[in-house]
Amino acid sequence: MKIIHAADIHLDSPMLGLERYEGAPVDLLRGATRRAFSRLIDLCLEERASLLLLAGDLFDGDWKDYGTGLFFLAELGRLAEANVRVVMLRGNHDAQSVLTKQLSLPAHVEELPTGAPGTLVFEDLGVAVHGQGFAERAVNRDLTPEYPAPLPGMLNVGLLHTCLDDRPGHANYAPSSTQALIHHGYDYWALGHIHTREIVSREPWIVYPGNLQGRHMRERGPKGATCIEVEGGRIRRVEHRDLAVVRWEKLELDAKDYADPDELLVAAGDALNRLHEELACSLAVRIEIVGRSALHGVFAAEPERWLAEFRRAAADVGSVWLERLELSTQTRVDLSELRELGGPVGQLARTLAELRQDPEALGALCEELAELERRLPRELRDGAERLGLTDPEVTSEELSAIEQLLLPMLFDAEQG
Ligand SMILES: [Mn+2]
Repeated sequence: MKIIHAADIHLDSPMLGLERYEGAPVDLLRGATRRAFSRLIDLCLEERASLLLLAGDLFDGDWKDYGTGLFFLAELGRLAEANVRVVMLRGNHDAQSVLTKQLSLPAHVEELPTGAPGTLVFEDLGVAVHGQGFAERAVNRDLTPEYPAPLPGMLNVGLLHTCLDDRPGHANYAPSSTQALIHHGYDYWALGHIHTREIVSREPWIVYPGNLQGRHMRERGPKGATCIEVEGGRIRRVEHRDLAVVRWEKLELDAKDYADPDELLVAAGDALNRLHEELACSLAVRIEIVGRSALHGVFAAEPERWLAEFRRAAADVGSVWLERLELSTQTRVDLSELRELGGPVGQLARTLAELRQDPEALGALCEELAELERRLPRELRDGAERLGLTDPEVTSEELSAIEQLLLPMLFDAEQG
């Protein structure tokens, strides 16, 4: 017998802010949570699963309209014909008080209560599923002490939306501890809430499947569900299955050995091609270009042009979208060596480095720049395009950029 465990589907997550990105495949990304959910249903059918467990945050929030619910029920309908039962539980995003719209559930789909923990017994499968969903968005107490004792002779599964052991990066809802879960006596804890897949324990099993479909660069890598194989009332195997239709990835390129930007572009295209072939799905990729390189000045002079060039290189691969280009190269000249030199270039290098580390001198420089700032057009003085010339932190960063660009040019000129 097989059980599929998924969580944090965030169906119809609006993925706000995508419009800010040039050329973002907005429809593909917005539709990804639905397509990944369809793949989850496909997986249940392919594996001939008996049970699908959904451990909270199935919905991203209140439905905009009934379309979300109708899609969900239509997909679940495919499981009824194959006699796959579904157990779901509410998390913080789809808590009782958050969802104002609802549709009645078909007979093969059951929801665990939100007032107190409940148990659903599947006699024919020999499985008992225990759990309590969120009534309110912010559940701040540990729900597990009230979870029922395991039923003898059954495979006992605890369905729980929780922030286990204060895991960082997610709201500390329904906090619980690994030790308490281990000692509760269940065979498998099917968790949700943390979007990173993690097998917390194997005896008993405590598993976060991660979310089904990544929605931004912080949700990188493989995303999907967990397949649990049960034999003779015992768990034999627990495996991850990739289901994401778009995958978020980071790619780092070292520009050290490149003097021609077009060659680096070709290398980027090759690397993206390999990644696309290997992962066999649509990709949203962030490229970071690093290293001490002769290209530093080339990129720094026209960052927007190179962003466009790299975007095109990604688009040429097909089904690959460049989410961001991070130009983190450094000048090929070693600045610490320059600072050791005699003569005007060495003197300037030392002065710039000292200035950056001297709060008083920086403050004085900012005061002088304030004069200049007053004469700038309004949009450069405040708003999103603001230069921030009178902010010592910004000025220090600018000085660093000047060191990277100006000193190598002066050094080359001095060398003749
Ligand atoms: Mn959650």
